[in-house]
Amino acid sequence: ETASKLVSGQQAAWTQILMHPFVARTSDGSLPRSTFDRWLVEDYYFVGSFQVYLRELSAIAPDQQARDVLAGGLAALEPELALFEKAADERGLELAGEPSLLNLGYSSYLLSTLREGWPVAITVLYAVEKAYYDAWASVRERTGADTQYAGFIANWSSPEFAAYVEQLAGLVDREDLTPEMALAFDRVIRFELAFWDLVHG
Ligand code: MP5
Repeated sequence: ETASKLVSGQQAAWTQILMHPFVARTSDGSLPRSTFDRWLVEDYYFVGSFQVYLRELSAIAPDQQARDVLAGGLAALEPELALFEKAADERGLELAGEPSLLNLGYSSYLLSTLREGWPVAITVLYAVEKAYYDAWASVRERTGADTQYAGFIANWSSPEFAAYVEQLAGLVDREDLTPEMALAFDRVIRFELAFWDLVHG
């Protein structure tokens, strides 16, 4: 039950993610266009770093079961990156810009956890994906069918993505909870909140 202990240890921060103005305004359609644009460009950089992270995490995975789960995550990134590129094209956005320092910091932090070993690094992956699943599932529950964000909602709240996040929880559950894992989980949640603040502020 390591994964659920990590989440329940962060209940207040988790609620803040789900109640974040970016999430609420994406749900009710009141998000300013420029705010979504900012998120799109920043997150595209993040996902690129995340792809490197997943590849390198796979290289330190302890067994085939773990490698199979991560391969599923890597495969999903191809259509995901295409989704960002199509949306950027439609919105007339340039995706190649310099990311914010916060984004650089978050992306670099992800990669740095690979040196802490598998239990910490898989905890970080679980936290990153769980945060997005819960946020976008909450958007899906509160939004109408005519939303312009349907592709993004489907990307992170589909049954397939839910199953992947459950598989990640299963990999975390194989590990005994350590203070290093709890700290890494806490850091990801703080980065996630700061990321929403950055693009919404
Ligand atoms: C994710 C993301 C989910 N795209 N952006 C942030 C800031 N946090 C988490 O990761 P992925 O690779 O898009 O599933």
